[in-house]
Amino acid sequence: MTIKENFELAKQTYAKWGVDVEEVVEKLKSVPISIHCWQGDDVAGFEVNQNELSGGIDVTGNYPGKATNAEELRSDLEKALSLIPGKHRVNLHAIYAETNGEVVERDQLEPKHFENWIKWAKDNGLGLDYNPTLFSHPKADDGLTLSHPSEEIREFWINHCIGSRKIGEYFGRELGTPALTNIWIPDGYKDIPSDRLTPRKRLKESLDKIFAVETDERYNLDAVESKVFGIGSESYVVGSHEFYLNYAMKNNKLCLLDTGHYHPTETVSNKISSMLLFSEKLALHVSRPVRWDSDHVVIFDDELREIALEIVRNDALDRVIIGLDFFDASINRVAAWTIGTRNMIKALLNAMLVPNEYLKQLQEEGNFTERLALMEEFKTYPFGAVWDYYCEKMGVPVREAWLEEIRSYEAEVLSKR
Ligand code: RNT
Ligand code: ZN
Repeated sequence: MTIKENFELAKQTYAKWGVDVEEVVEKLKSVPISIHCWQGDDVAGFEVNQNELSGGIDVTGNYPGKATNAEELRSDLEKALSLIPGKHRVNLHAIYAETNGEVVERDQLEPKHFENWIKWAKDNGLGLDYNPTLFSHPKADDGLTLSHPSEEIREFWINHCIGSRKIGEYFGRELGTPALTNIWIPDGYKDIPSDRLTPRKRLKESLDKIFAVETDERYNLDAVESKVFGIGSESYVVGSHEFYLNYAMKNNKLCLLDTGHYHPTETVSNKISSMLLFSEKLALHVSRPVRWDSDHVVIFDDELREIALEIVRNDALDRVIIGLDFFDASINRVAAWTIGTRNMIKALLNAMLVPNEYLKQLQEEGNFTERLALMEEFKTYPFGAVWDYYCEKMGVPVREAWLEEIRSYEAEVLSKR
């Protein structure tokens, strides 16, 4: 049987439950995933005076072939994008600026340092998102940035964040789709603090200064990302969930929830509905924590499927900005992007194929037997046939055929670096 024939059969199976598979496939095409560029070079960036990765995050592995300059990174991204169905976005960090061998301090970065990225995004029909980089820098060596006791250090990072929002705004204007500019800081303490309030007060003041500068909402959206702990900030993180939740609510900013930034039994899938009741938009860093915020490649696991279900069943595909955040240097990095992004899209498709309205109704009626029975049965419905058809239709390799492309890219390009 061909992919198309399998698809036709699957279509009939889903039609029995009132699911219009053709409509689902059309809809899926319009959902962008923001692919993080930093999987391609182990969060190193291309600064002239490169600093070691800091900020309490870590990349392990030494798989050969990582990108060592922006051209290589773009070429690797292009390869991955050619294996991922749909039109997507690329998420940059300040450390990916191109300064032509010139040392440009982060607070001095300007849109012109991203000219090549913008041109490339235009040529490839991609949107861009952005992040100031408040780690891997001598001024972050104390593990404190926007909450640092030194006013001079705070000023430096405040200016970097303001400049970053302007760069995001520029991306948005140039590409005709708003950039999400996300602020994540590593600030925290290894050991039990004697004062939790003062650093948070300073962070709040720093953010107020950063956001006092207006950007055009049509082009730039501001997000803040919380965390529960990091390496070296095990006992206290200044920008905790409650801190940013309140900050974002009060100041009309987006909260960005990273799936690796909560206690192990706390799930982002269970937070989405609560967030959506109070905010118009919400951003995600879909990652995979294994015992800690390890940033493993996203797999098609229960939590990923549940996150997608929450977005789809709450009709929030245009309110939740889906970004990825993982970095694995122990496997082929282009494959890592491909696996993680394809899984995210698969999870959305899976969620769209469930008769969500009917299942909601069962719950309202108190029919928990049928709710559970059907939710289990739908797990083995012919979702794979629809996924294969979607890949074929979108002109990307079906099933594991993409691996062959990775193998030849590795032989022809990556292994020669
Ligand atoms: C760190 C945060 C942050 C980074 C990237 C590189 O814990 O998740 O989003 O991973 O900005
Ligand atoms: Zn993150």
